[in-house]
Amino acid sequence: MSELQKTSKTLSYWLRHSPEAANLKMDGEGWVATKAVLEALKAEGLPDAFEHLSMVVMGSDKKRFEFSADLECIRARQGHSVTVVADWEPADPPPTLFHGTVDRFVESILVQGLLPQARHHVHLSPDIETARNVGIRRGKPVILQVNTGKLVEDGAAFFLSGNGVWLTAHVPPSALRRID
Ligand code: HQG
Repeated sequence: MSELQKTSKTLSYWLRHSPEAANLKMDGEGWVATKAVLEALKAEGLPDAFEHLSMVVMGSDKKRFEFSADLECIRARQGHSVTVVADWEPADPPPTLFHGTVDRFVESILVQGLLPQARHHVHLSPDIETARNVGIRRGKPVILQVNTGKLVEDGAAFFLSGNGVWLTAHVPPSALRRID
């Protein structure tokens, strides 16, 4: 694993799940002082130059993190399990979204629907390729197609995170179809 990947994984853990693991103070919108993060990286034995952190933020394939406009603060764009105030944009989803998962979860998903599990929301992908990349993290990917039209009609809220991931609270089985 490269230093950049190590830093990225460490940041994911601190900024999504456990700021207290590095003694970081997080505000209600998930922001942490950039300076404090650099100090915490140093304490972990990871590179603590702003340029390194900036490369992790800017260079991340999935845009997992963002700086505030003045670069004083940093946060994860989504994926939190700690409580943060949602300031994701409510948005009208396209008629079809996708969820990438693996075979061993499908039976349960088709009974319970998609649940957020440890996260705040169910994460949905705008296209099959992206969903496949999400599923493949756990094994042979299985793609579920989500019919959003019915859900929106029923009043479900959708949010578009800064990096193109669609978020919603729950997707019932009736809106899901397995595609192979
Ligand atoms: C499954 C990564 C059984 C669900 C990715 C998934 C994504 C159920 C797992 C982002 C279930 C949760 C999110 C049910 C859902 N029964 N299993 N009723 N409902 N599941 O990681 O969508 O690298 O929390 O199918 O690329 O896999 O973190 O969600 O397999 O964008 O930036 O429970 O995380 O991005 O897993 O991934 P996760 P996800 P990052």
